[in-house]
Amino acid sequence: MESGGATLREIHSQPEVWGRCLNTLDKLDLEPLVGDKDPRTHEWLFVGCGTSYYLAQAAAATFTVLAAVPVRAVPASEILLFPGLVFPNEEAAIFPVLISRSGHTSEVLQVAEFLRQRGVEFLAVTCDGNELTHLSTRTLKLPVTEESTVMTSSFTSMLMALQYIAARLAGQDEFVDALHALPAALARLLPIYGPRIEKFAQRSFDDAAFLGQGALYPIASETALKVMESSSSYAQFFHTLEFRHGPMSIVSEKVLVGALLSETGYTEESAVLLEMKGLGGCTLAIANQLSPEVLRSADLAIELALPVPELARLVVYVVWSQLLGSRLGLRKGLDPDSPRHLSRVVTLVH
Ligand code: F1P
Repeated sequence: MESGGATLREIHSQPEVWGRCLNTLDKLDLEPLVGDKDPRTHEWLFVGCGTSYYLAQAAAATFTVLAAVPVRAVPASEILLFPGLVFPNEEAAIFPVLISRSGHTSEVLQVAEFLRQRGVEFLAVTCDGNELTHLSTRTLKLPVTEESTVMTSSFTSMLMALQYIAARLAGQDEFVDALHALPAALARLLPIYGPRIEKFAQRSFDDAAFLGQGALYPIASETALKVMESSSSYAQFFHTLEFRHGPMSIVSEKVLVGALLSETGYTEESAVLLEMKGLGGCTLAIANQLSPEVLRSADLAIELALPVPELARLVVYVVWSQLLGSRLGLRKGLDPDSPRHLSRVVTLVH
């Protein structure tokens, strides 16, 4: 198969995969999964590794806003190494959600065992299933099959599923309707921006920084990870306005500064990106609607134009980094289907 073929195919399959997942979710009975775990009485704790950890953070942001409750996200290793930090109070009613595409990642399975020994029930969210599904009676297995090492459609589908659950629990049916509008919206955007990203990726960068705030911070984090994984390039991520507090000293014409601009913070966030352009950086702007100054100055501008609430747009913001990572990798002569040093699942041998 052509280099990067599987990853690119999976990225482009997302409209169809999302449609299939939403269909599954519409038929799902949430009662046995989470019916007795009201987020107002149980603190939901999202857990994962790598891409699934950023997914955990994005899901937590969604729950906090939609259900108006405090929620946390931690990497699985944090529970294993510092349980006292994550569970300071043994009596607290906590409902963990373990997220793992493979259901086979050692740290996640060890957390499942840790919880089982303490009698803490948890929800498993997965695509492949595997051992994880045998460790909990509460399992959500999505109809997503991914061959690639890097997670693309699995990330967006599992995030969409958790957003769906948040909306249902919060009684926000219009948010569920908004999610249903996304497959068609992405199908419209891919032929417009796919070729532009391919062209943009012909440039070479010494360094890259991706910026986002609020619920877009975990998406900026995943954006950087995708670029690192698929193109073996170094990429960092920051809260957008934090970039002025030191990191901007890296900016030069060989540095890519990519900003995932929110609607809420657009004025302040876009000012950072314009400043970085002024300092000579190469800029990428992604927003639902871009101002004329940003459209004029950005080296690549992606406008989503999605008529849905801001939080429902998260999965569409991430798709461009999936393409960018793969295209940069291909330009460097790498195979994004087999990233250097990575395996599809991290299994630790003791
Ligand atoms: C998580 C993960 C991936 C990463 C890598 C190894 O997997 O860390 O995010 O790309 O290839 O595994 P999972 O627990 O979601 O299966």
